[in-house]
Amino acid sequence: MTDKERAGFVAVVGRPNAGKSSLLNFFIGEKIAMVSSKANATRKRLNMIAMHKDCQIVFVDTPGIHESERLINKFMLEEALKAMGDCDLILFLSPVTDSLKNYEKFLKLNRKNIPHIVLITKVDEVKNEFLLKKIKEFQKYQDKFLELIPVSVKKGTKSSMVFETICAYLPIHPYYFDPQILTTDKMKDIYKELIRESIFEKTSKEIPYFSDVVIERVEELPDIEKIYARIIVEKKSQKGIIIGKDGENLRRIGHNARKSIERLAGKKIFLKLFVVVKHGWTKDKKSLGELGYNF
Ligand SMILES: Nc1nc2c(ncn2[C@@H]2O[C@H](COP(=O)(O)OP(=O)(O)OP(=O)(O)O)[C@@H](O)[C@H]2O)c(=O)[nH]1
Ligand SMILES: [Mg+2]
Repeated sequence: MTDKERAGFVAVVGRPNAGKSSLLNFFIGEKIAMVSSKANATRKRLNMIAMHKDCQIVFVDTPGIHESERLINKFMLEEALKAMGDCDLILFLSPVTDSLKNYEKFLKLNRKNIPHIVLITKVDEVKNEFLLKKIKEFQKYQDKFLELIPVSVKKGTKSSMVFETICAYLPIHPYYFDPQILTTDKMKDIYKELIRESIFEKTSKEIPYFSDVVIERVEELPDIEKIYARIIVEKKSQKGIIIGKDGENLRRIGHNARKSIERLAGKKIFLKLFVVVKHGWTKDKKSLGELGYNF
């Protein structure tokens, strides 16, 4: 370690759909985290690593802060709170058109008073005057946050500028991980997320929220990788919708997921999907644990 080396964990939090996963994919330059126009997409913490000069930023993507009675949602909220309680710095994401209500809620949830930076997201959606008004509103809390930075994935915010600011607040510490890697999560877990993303995109209503994915087997051959995955749903009727007439919908889900996985893996992928019903999995602790949602 050089005496200048910095490293730290940075939890990225905010309400569902705030743009957390999109911003992190943009920051690290790879599509690793699933993104959706539908809220409550991310279910688990995911480490995404960026290097900036002598500084390693271990971003932790989190599920949106959202309260609900369903057990899976309780798990998701706990994931966000755990990440917040166990990091060096928090990035709180606030979409530019949001009121400050969610931020005020976050201040209460940040019980350990971990230092935080506010990122105002999706600033491409408004005119400059609106953004300036929002920045002014936040001044009320200027003694609470370290910095306030407007960002936009669509407009292409300068990542290096944001990294520079983040690194200034990270401790002098040896790197936690190999500086070459982008995530500490297994490829299998990333594949699962990319298949879930495809389900979010290709189905509607309750289906995305009652489905999950288990990667059964991955076979790495010299010129192709074969992935066998199971889609879990809660009811027989949902299985029918996922599969669609003559299997058309399942084919679309598979095609879309395969494209994203191929882009990431940089090789040809064969993807085989099966659909099974597991009654009440979103409400049952044991079933959630089997799907990797342990709490
Ligand atoms: N206009 C605009 N839309 C954005 C921007 N960043 C993200 N989005 C959109 O916002 C939606 C939500 O993005 P996500 O990255 O999945 O949001 P999230 O905060 O991770 O959501 P959860 O995982 O559900 O908590 C998607 O439709 C994105 O395309 C941006 O800079 N500008
Ligand atoms: Mg997300």
